[in-house]
Amino acid sequence: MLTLRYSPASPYARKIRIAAGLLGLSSRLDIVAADAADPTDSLRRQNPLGKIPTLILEDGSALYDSRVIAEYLDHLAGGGRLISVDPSARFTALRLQALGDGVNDAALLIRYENFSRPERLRYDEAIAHQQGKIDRALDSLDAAPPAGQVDIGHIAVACALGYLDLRFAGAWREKHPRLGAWLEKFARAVPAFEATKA
Ligand SMILES: N[C@@H](CCC(=O)N[C@@H](CS)C(=O)NCC(=O)O)C(=O)O
Repeated sequence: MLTLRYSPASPYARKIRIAAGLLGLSSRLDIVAADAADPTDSLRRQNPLGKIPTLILEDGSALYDSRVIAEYLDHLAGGGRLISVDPSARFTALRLQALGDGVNDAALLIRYENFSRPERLRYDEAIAHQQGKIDRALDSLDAAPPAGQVDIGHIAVACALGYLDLRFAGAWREKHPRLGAWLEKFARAVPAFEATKA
């Protein structure tokens, strides 16, 4: 059995849970909650970075981060399923995954800035810098929503939009209607998306 250390709200862990479902690996995955803020949680011994998701393999070793875990699960499922072996499709998918994950990175930094820092230490310019990344990424995705069959890039983008819905009240939707329509279509095609909603 593989063990996935996760938290319900983590968009990176959601990406892995959805990927495992699409790859037919859910029954091999034990989903165990982790608290990255708790110094006594075994997460920090399993992954020195103390980050979610972390995958514990049957031999006790750990894999991280989510991109490495996605590669591993795809390999377990025979390879080339969610990360194509065809170079053109492969790098398109990996770039899209980097874009989706990058939106999450920026959104998380904004959230940490807003919630982890005392108000007097908040730095508006840093927040605006991260927001710019999100805005530009969403504009580019709205101009050209993910196309073709579902791959790891599509899943990463869907999870990023889901995170913006969860933490930022879906404010992205107003200016990005094509992307909103794409997400509806993705959710219909991939029931695991709704099933993994926090
Ligand atoms: N690049 C990493 C990002 C993982 C990440 O930042 N996870 C967040 C939770 S959503 C986390 O563990 N934060 C706690 C921390 O950084 O200490 C991945 O793709 O797995």
